[in-house]
Amino acid sequence: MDTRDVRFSILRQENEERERIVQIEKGVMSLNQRYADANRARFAEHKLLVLNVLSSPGSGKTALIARTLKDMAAEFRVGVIVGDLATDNDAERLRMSGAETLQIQTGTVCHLEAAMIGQALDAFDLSKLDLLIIENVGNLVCPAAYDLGEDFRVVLFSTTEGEDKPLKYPTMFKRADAVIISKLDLADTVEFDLEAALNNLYLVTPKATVFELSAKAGLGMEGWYDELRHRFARLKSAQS
Ligand SMILES: Nc1nc2c(ncn2[C@@H]2O[C@H](COP(=O)(O)OP(=O)(O)OP(=O)(O)O)[C@@H](O)[C@H]2O)c(=O)[nH]1
Ligand SMILES: [Mg+2]
Ligand SMILES: [Zn+2]
Repeated sequence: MDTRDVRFSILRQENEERERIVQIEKGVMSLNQRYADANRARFAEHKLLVLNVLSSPGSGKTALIARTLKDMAAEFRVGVIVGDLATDNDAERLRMSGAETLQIQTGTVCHLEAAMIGQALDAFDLSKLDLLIIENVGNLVCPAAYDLGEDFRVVLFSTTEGEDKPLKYPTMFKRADAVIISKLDLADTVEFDLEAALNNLYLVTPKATVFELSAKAGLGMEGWYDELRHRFARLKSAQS
C-alpha cells in the first residue's frame, strides 16, 4: 500500500464508523419515540396536563415551578418529576411547596429520556393529579431532541444569560411551545435588552407564546397562570 491507499482506507473506515453512529442514534431516537408515545397515551387516559420545562443550568426552572406550585395549589393537584445528574436538592426545594415530587438522578446522562419518565410515573397515582411538571436537566442542547410525551414544552432563558441565546441554540427554541424570559427583576441591573431578545425569539420561533416574568419578585406570573388554566380547560373539554 502506498501512502495514498492508506489515507483512502482510513477515510473509508471513518465513513463507515460515522454511518454506524448515525444508525445507532436513529435507533435510540425511535426507541425514545415509542416510550414517549406510551407516556402520552397514559397521560391522556388520566386527562393529565404535562409540562416539560427546559433551560440552561440556573435559569430559574426550580424557582418558577416552586412559585407556580404555591400560587396554584388551590386550583391544581400537581406532581413533579425533576432530573439532575446528581443530588436531590431540587426535589427537596419543591417538596417544601407541598407537591408530590420525584427526583431522577441521571448520573452521566445530560437529559431526560421518555423511558426514565415512564418508570418514574409508577411512583404516582395519576388519577389524583391534574398537572405533571417535569423539570429537565439544565442543558440547552440535547434535551431538545427527546420527546417525553408532554403536551406543553416550555423553555426558559434568563435576563442574565444575554439576548442572543435563541440565536445560539435555535433547536431548543424552535421546539418550544412557550418561552419564558425569567429573572425580569434583574433586567435593568444586567442591562438586558428586552426588545432585542424578543426580536431574536421571533426570528427563531415566531409561533411560541412568550412570557416575561420573575418568579422571585412575583412579576408577570398571572399571564403564565392563565396559560396553564387555559391549556388545562382545553384538555378537559377535548377529552370529555
Ligand atoms: N433575582 C432572581 N433570581 C432568581 C429568579 N429565579 C431564580 N433565581 C435564582 O437563580 C438561581 C438558580 O435558580 P434555579 O431555580 O435553581 O435554576 P434552575 O434552572 O432550576 O437550575 P438547575 O436545576 O441547576 O438547572 C437561584 O439562586 C435562584 O434563587 C428570579 O426570578 N429573580
Ligand atoms: Mg433546578
Ligand atoms: Zn444529553
